[in-house]
Amino acid sequence: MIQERITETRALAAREFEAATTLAEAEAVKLTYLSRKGVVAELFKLMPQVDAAERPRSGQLLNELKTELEALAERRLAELRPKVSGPLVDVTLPGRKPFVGTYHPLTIVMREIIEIFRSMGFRVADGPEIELVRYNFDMLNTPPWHPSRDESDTMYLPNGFVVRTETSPVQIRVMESQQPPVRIISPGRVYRRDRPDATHSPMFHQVEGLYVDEGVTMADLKGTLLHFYRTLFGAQTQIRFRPHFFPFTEPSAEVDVTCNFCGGKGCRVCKQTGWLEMGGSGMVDPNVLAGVGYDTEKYTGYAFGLGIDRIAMRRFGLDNIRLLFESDVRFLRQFPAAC
Ligand code: 2NM
Repeated sequence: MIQERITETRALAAREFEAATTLAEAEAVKLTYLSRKGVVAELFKLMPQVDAAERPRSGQLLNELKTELEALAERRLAELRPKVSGPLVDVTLPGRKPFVGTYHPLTIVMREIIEIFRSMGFRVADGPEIELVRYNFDMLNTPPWHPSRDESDTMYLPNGFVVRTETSPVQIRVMESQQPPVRIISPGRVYRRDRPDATHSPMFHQVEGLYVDEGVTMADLKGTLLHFYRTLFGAQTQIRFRPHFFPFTEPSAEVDVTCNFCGGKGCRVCKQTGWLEMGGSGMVDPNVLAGVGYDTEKYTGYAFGLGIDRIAMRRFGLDNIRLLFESDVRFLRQFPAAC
């Protein structure tokens, strides 16, 4: 009796699951047969009325039916569930922050410097870091006895080459290749045999400037540098020229800028002077102009050089030049992101 009902239920449920064409229909069929008050549960309730002799067998069959229908329900529900293709994505997970690099402090300062001079009509010139002694010293009017040529200061290479000690040889190359007017800056790496310490590195960065034309004077030089330093350090900035000597300029001057820590009043940074030494400058020596084939009766020019590393250290409050060259990402990540 109950065994017939088990057989009927199996067949009926199979047909109904097959007939269900949506998830909701399949779930309804599942409830009909397998819920707490479903068909299978009702059959279990009949068990006490079954003959004691038949009861174990009927119980076994009923348990099998329940297991079968549960499997059938799960299979049909799985078939009807919406299919997702490709990997499953949990859209509620927090996004992954993309890694964005930062600009090196020297890059930041270098770009600012270039932009200021570009706005005044200077073009950027580039040249080799391995230079001929001829370009690095001879063409710059540096006498054979000058101390900057010493092996203790300059890195010499075979066959008349050096690792450049200035970017001035770039300017010699530009002047050789064209007649005035020339208005260029040459930023780049330079090399000296300095003992490394907090403020010295055997490799550092320079920007040198050159303007050659008819009627160029020291007033042009001073006005250009004043505008440059005011744009870089602020409108209150003052500069002063101190007489000096360079082989390639005559007259020559070292350029001081009012200390931007104390505003010129005197402090620890400027050693109570109110001034900070920023670079060298002067009127290009006629020997240099003649050496590249310029008419020294017609043309005059000014030139200047400044250290970028020192400006970057001042700008970002760094007390050790090595920070700029050790590629420590914990330091470098503190600068503005590249995008
Ligand atoms: C400095 C100081 C003064 C300089 C001279 C020249 C050239 F090529 F025209 F002769 N270029 N740069 C110069 C002049 C550089 O650096 C401290």
